[in-house]
Amino acid sequence: MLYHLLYPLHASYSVFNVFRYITFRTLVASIMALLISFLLGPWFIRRMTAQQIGQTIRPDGPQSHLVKAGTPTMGGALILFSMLLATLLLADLTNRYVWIVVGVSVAYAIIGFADDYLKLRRGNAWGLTAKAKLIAQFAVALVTGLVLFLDQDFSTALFFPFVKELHPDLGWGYVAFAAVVVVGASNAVNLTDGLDGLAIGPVMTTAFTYGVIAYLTGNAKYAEYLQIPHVPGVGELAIFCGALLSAGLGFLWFNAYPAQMFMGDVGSLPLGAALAVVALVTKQEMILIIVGGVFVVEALSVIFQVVSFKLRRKRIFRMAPVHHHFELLGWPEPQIIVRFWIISIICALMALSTLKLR
Ligand code: 57M
Repeated sequence: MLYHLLYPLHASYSVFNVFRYITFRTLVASIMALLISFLLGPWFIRRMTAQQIGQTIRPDGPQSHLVKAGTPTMGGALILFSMLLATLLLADLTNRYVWIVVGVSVAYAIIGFADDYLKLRRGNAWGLTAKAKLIAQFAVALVTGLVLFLDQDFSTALFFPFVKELHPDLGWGYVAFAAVVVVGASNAVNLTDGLDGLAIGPVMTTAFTYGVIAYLTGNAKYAEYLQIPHVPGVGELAIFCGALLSAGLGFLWFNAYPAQMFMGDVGSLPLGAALAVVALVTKQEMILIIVGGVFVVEALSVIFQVVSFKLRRKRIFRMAPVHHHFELLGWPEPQIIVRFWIISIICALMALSTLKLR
């Protein structure tokens, strides 16, 4: 919005020419999202507390979590509000990729809100059934895959790090592939969100990584130099990633251990889905496995645990997802969180290095 209002003024006042630069608008959107989430945080916590919108804790979880009962949840609404407002003010609203990622974020936030609301209304940790949640997630994700497939300017080929020559075209298969990536990322972030700040940390490192990738991919000169696919217009998603990162940073001030609020499914589901969409439209979905390593390990720990228990009646971990395993080993919660953040930063650095190593 601001971009469309202020940039045209550069004809009369050259200072407004600065709005043409994605870097400038990313910086402004980041500062704006950080200020909104940071300044609205206390008010949001007071409102959630007054409305008694507090987390219900499952009895079968680690005993250390029982003290968290009643912690205000649905803080993801604050992240989404800050991130989307900053994006819509600073991004180019004629850009289809901006609307795709905003649309998916809102749709998954609605699914997450429904889950959180049902948990609160029933006073338990069981919201939407897993089946209903998955059907809704796949419905949105398949539509997203279809929109990208039908976009004449969008390639349905896959690109891999280190292997320049390999880029198989999936054709119609891309629709299903894109849906699996979006639903998988959304649920992986959701599973990871089980300790104070544990999910938002890697979300921020992933947003930073894809903000850099979006900027480079959208710039023909940089894309050619790095020999990565050039996707005209995708640079605008750097603004979205900057706003996402900063909205998450403001939220982390209140989600840091001991958390004053949780993000809820209204936060975890859209954040994972949005990052997956950015990975898809920048043609760097394979790197998501590297930069999202913490999310991948958390999701795999659940899959292996459930399969092992069903086949062998034995657990691999003391409890899945794997962050609970370390809790039951006696690691203090803050230690687990910061160590997972460190691993996430290492994953982001490895992912960025693949752009140069071709
Ligand atoms: C998402 N939600 C947290 C909070 C957050 C199949 C099975 C692995 C599913 C999984 C599950 O239920 N996952 C749901 C994780 C929950 O956090 C809420 O949910 C939102 C995110 N979706 O924003 O609102 C709890 O996590 C803790 N928390 C914090 N700080 C935070 O900043 O401490 C969250 C955010 C909160 C709070 O205690 O209540 C969650 O863990 O449910 N199930 C599990 O993860 C359970 N594992 C399990 O059953 N393992 C089994 C098999 C099935 C794999 C096994 O190992 O044998 C564990 N989770 C819980 N209790 N709560 C253990 C049982």
